[in-house]
Amino acid sequence: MTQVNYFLTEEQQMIIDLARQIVEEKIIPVRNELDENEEFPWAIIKDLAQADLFGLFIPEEYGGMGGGSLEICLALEHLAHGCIAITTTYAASALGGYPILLFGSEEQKKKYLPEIASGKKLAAFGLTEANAGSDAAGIQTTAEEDGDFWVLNGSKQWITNGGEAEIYTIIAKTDKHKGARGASAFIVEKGDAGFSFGKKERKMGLRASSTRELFFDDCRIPKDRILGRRGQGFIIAMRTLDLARPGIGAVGVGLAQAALDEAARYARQRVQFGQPIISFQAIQHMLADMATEIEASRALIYSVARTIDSGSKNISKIAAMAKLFPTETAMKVAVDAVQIMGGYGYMKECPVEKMMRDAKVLQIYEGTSQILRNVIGKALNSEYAKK
Ligand code: COS
Repeated sequence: MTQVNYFLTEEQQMIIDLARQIVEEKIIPVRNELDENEEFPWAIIKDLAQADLFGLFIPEEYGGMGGGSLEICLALEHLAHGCIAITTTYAASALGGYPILLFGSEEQKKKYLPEIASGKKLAAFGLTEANAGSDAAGIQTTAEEDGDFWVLNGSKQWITNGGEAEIYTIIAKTDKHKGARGASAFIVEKGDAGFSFGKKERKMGLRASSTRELFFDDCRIPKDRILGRRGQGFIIAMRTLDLARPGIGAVGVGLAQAALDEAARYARQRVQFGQPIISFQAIQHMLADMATEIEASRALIYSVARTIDSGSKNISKIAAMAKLFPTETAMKVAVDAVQIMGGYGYMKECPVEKMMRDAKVLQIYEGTSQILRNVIGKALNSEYAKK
């Protein structure tokens, strides 16, 4: 049967093969145990590091592989076949690294990017707070100048890789009354005085990933840890999210494909009323919709990633689309896979049980589906104002 041809290069196909191999050999055998025990996947992080996957998006001059958006989307998609808790840990390190890549000084890039690229140190991104999630400009953590230092006070909530990462890019208010223009971005290191972590959060899904609160209590960091210029923090956060969102779409495609694979295989084996249930049109139509929406998601993500890699600016709308549709698809496909697999699908021993729990967060983190529609709607409004 002919499959859609995405005309990937040999290098891109190698990334897929590498991710698939890690999934088969390392991730699938342990994913349930890690989920059950809420255990951070350090051993697999080391495998990903050894495979040079942490440096995919980082230029070669800083120790990376020099890949772009498509390369990281391919890695995320194929790792997500195995477990999206582990994939999110990997993705969150890139999310923490993007602000340094996009806005870091030469010194900052030379210091931090090789450490992130090697996978020896994980990174994390700190924007969300107790009272500022979708309303990202509403953050209350402050950073004040004091001689040769910045002094941070406040807290960040639900931070992926919190406590495990060594390098944190943090958005804090430097001018309380300037709204979005009053935020700045900083690099904070684990071990900095006044920087501490809350307890590991317990979650519905993504249970192997680490989610913690970050506390800044007169946390003093050297002046040269600011990223970009004072007042640029909100833009840095938005540009970072723009770059990261197609990757979360790709995580959704990987999860959805794995759920479809499970459901289709099961539907061929499960016999009811004297026939495999895949011979019933009700099941075939569900599988047909699942497969079509997954392929549409994949095509959208690869096209958007290639557009980003061609150097296009103002990518907010297409990046939001490349997260919105694939992650909505992932949730729907995961729910339908459980439905097709019936009682077995609801059992802990069945892979789609975890997939359905894990999928939900894709519609929430890095921009909820509602915020993404706002971003797309706002872009359409200004596009049509010019037509
Ligand atoms: N790239 C560059 N600049 C951007 C931008 C982007 N993607 N998005 C907004 N800006 C700029 C705007 O142009 C505006 O600049 P000016 O002050 O010069 O006009 C400024 O930033 C403020 O933008 P806006 O008025 O649109 O900000 P809002 O407070 O209305 O917030 C949303 C915009 C809702 C889109 C933003 O807060 C958001 O993305 N929220 C979700 C955050 C999120 O994903 N959280 C998950 C945390 S990480 S797991």
